[in-house]
Amino acid sequence: MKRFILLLRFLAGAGGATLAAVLLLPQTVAVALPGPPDSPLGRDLRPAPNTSASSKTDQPANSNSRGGKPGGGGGGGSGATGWRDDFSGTSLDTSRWTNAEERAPGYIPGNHQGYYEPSNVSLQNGYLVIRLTQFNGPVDGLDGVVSLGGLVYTDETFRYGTYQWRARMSSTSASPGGTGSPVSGSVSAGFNYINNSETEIDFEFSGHLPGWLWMVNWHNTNPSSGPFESQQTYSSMPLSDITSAFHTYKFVWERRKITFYVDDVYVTDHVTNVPRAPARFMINHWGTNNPFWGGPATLGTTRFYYVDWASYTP
Ligand SMILES: [Ca+2]
Repeated sequence: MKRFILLLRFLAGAGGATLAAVLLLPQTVAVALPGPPDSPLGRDLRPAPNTSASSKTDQPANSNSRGGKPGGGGGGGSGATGWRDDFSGTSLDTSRWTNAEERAPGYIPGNHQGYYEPSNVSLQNGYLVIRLTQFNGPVDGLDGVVSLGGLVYTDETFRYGTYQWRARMSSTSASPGGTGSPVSGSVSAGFNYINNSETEIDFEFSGHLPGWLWMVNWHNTNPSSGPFESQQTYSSMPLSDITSAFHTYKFVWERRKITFYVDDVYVTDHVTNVPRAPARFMINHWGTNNPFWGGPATLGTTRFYYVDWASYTP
């Protein structure tokens, strides 16, 4: 929430100096793979930490709470059994996943509102496909931008262990192996999350910086408020084909450390703000209209996020 307030201050013309200072202080920049473009500014201006739902019931689809941050705590205990989903069926395995219908992150009063739309989620030829569209529409009664993306999350919660996604991040390609480009206004991610970021660990792609991967963890120690900037640790790395090729994104969550890998190659580890609470396994694709996270909206251009498989190993 703090960064959201900062964004409002920025839009109002106040607090810009503070924002600029924050922007120039990335905590870690792990440069591991080729293709380095500009410096990875902007992480701290995410208007909302990546997302979402604890359960269907504690996040009404049109509640006035900030999108994607329900207050509910974790349901079941920590999952002790590993699993892998190849998304090879004809429809999402609803014994594992919920296909969310609720507000998404990225809300800007009178300017932008995002939603998770279940019909944007499908299984096609062995891939989970999550579409994202953006168009002009009413936001708080004003002419704004509406985004329709998608989110799936496990009903079960999991704790320490190995989390993996083989994915091609958000692009305009209408097939998993087709050609396509990243588009501003898009965020795609594989992550875990519970209870207002009491636990959150993410791999994220943001359309405001094509060719970069973000690795982030949060530990909101008092989920009745926040989360605050001081409760996150993040790294970024250039990955030039992040939106044109599949990569395996893996993190290993331990009691005092989170280690991040791309294609089984070590990238970095984080030892601060390491969360503890069991959390839901999540995959999402959502829209933004924010130059500092996701990027300004692109109207009328459909984007696709493909996930070949996902797995959890205790
Ligand atoms: Ca597959």
